Amino acid sequence: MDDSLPAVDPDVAATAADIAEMEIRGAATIADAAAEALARQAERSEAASPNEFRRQLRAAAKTLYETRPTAVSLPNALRYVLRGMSGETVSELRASTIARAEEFQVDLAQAQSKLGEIGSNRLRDGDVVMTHCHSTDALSCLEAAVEDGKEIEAIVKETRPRKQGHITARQLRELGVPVTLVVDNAARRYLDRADHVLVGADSIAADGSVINKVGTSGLAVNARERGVPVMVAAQTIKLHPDTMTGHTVEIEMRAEREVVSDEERADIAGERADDGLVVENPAFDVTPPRYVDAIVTERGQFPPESIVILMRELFGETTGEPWEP
Ligand code: RUB
Repeated sequence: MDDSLPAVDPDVAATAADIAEMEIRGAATIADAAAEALARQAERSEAASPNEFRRQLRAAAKTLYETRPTAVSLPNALRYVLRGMSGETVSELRASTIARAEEFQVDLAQAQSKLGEIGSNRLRDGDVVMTHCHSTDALSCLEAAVEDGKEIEAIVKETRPRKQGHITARQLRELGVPVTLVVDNAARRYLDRADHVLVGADSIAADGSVINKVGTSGLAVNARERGVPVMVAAQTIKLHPDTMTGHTVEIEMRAEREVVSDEERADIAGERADDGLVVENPAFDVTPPRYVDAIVTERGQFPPESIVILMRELFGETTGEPWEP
């Protein structure tokens, strides 16, 4: 990547800001928005040469990539679109990039609904499902089960600090699913009533570890202790190819203001200088494969330990930065 990249289209900059600020959030939604942003960059480009066009698209991809580090759906989406950029002229490059982004978005939506059908087969009439955070892949399974006529109930964890559980609760109520909303600390108590834990994923590592909203790993450990199966709904775009070569997944640390307000911080720090008070806010954690019963993708469901086979099939052995050819 060279240092002198051109400026990006204002729409790309706005999408990047929305992802960073979590106005656009959730791994699949971020991937969809990133593909859309690359299409906008291609559409609006006034590049005078094919080379300039390619540099603009790479700059847009880099801007989007640098927003949030954990959800691999973002670099996977950028890589997919940029690899479809082909042609000898600016107008050919533009058309191929836009077409590839559209194809990506259509495939993403289809994969989610296929995954939902597969995941719903694990749910029986009358089941109670506990959720964490807000995952469109997980909701797709619940929606398919409801469409099949199954009566499903949900216990929805609030999911501190940003309370994405409220989004899950609202969408489940829209589907007519009875919802019990609980604070995170109450989860173990309510596992006694649950038949499944159902979560999404931001990344799946080659060893089957699941990287998802912080709190997922504790929930999975508790679920195992209570004998409640843990199901992870994750499209194959959540598979992290770099982990096949030993790379680890970066866990995003977010601002302390999501945890305590300035006022609360001042109150806790009291009269002492506050550099003795550290507030940490990791957004995600890693659930080891032994606590996961099934990873449900649009290609079928897999025990976590076997997911690497699918990964090799889809990605080969190596991948570079999203903007590398
Ligand atoms: C969202 C989160 C979701 C996954 C999967 O975290 O952890 O479970 O992204 O979501 P954040 P989806 O709110 O910090 O983005 O199934 O919609 O891809």
